[in-house]
Amino acid sequence: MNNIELIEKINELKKEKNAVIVAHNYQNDEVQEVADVIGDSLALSRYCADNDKDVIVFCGVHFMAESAKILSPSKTVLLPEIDAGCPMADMVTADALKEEKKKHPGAVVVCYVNSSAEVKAESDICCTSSNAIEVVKSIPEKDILFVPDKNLGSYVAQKVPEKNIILWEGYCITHHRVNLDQIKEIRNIHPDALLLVHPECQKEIWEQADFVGSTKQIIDFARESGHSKFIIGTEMGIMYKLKKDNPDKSFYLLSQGLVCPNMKKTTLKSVYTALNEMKYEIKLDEDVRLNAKKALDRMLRIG
Ligand code: CIZ
Ligand code: SF4
Repeated sequence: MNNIELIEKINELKKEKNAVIVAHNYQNDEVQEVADVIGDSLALSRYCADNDKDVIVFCGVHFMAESAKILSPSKTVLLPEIDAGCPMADMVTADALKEEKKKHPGAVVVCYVNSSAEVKAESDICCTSSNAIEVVKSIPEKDILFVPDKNLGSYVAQKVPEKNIILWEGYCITHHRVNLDQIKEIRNIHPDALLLVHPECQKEIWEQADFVGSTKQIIDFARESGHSKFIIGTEMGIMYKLKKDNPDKSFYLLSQGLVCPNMKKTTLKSVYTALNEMKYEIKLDEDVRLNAKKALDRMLRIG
């Protein structure tokens, strides 16, 4: 089947199964084109919890589909590529977190949504890169164990200095490898462009930026800014929406290495197969789900 035939089939199957397709901002362009909703993991989870569809096809990585299932247990949540994982999420396990908690008995555990349902279940509150600062500020206690992203954790620590943030040794392999030479090189080529970067990049990188934010915040900033040229320091999938929203502005990817191989596994073909064969269905242990939901709900109440 060619892409046009695949899109037709996907739309037929969507109606037949009362399904919705949601896609993360880092997905392949062809997947974003066929999606009903595009966004960050927070917006997509909220959408999944609120709509009346029976089936959610989650085009993203495993932890995102899990979050959808945590919030929408009665729906069938499908992840088109079962081995689309997140290496950062795999850098913390529930057992390792339990051990670390013993070393910091009074600390509140803040868990970046890039984590498994089991790790969320061991945490007090979740955060995303959009709301991490607000989440940490909302906690009365001073000691905070922040897992798993040490780069986002350092960024929050700088913005909320009154807290004692204990970091975990985790990071995103895609964002962590951005380096200062790449900034120098691209700024030489585009000296008048603003540098917008994700807080999953290292401290020395976000310290150089004109704006630091999540995918949603970068998209909003570029749309509202009076500037017309931007260097983008996050995964390349975001370029689809940036260019679509702002046809008169120019966007340059900070590094050609800003590609998340797991996000790129999902294709039109896998979306079609997911709907046609109803796979791969996300299933969670009910105790884990309920405990993970407490941490997600506490985050969602913050707004
Ligand atoms: O929260 C998300 O969706 C992630 C992983 C990144 C972002 O900044 O949107
Ligand atoms: Fe995980 Fe990084 Fe890929 Fe996001 S970009 S899914 S944090 S590996």
